[in-house]
Amino acid sequence: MSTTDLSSPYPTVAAPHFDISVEESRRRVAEFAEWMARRRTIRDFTDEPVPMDVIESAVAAAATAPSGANIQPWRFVVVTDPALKEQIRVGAEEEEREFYQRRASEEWLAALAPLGTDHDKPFLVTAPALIVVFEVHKGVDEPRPYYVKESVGIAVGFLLAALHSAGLATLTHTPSPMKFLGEILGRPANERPYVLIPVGYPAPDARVPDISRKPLGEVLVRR
Ligand code: IYR
Repeated sequence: MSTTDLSSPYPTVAAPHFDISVEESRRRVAEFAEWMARRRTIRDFTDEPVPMDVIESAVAAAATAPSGANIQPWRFVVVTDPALKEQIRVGAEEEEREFYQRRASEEWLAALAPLGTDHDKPFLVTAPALIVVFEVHKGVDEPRPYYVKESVGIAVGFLLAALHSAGLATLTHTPSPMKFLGEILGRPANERPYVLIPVGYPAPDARVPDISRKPLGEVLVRR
């Protein structure tokens, strides 16, 4: 049981202990790793709506992420309004046209070729929900945050894992620059777009690139 220590100006509660056996740990983490390996970035969605309570629970999971000084410098804007989605598509395609036609180097375009991406972003209107994640910087009602990119990155990792746990498909989309998102969504100047995540179900004929993850031996170093 957690009892609050009222004698300190900074109260503490007992740390949680989960009492999971080593065998159970092995089973759980292997199951989690296998499930996560089945997540694929999806670019073709159906327009089938996603239950809002499922999205809300996923955002609740994201909002449990650790953050610098526990400032929790994130905002999750869930967009389902078709007119707003259309405006976001127009804004993103404007930036992306510029990216694919001018800004991207030949090297960058070659790296993207296997993904088959281009400036056309129909998923921004087809997907039933878009979650636009903002970094929250110092503002009138907001404290100065620390390690904002790291904190929001961890929260987005939690969010993607939570949505995947619910069987929902996601895409991490980063039209660049993303300033138009704050304008369309009426966010204050101290909120900066971090990533745009379409959420929904894969189209019946959706295909994904035949690519693989690096073997563990390449990414894990033991010392
Ligand atoms: N933001 C562009 C380009 C793009 C860049 C990378 I790196 C990707 O992994 C995928 C796309 C777009 O969304 O098309």
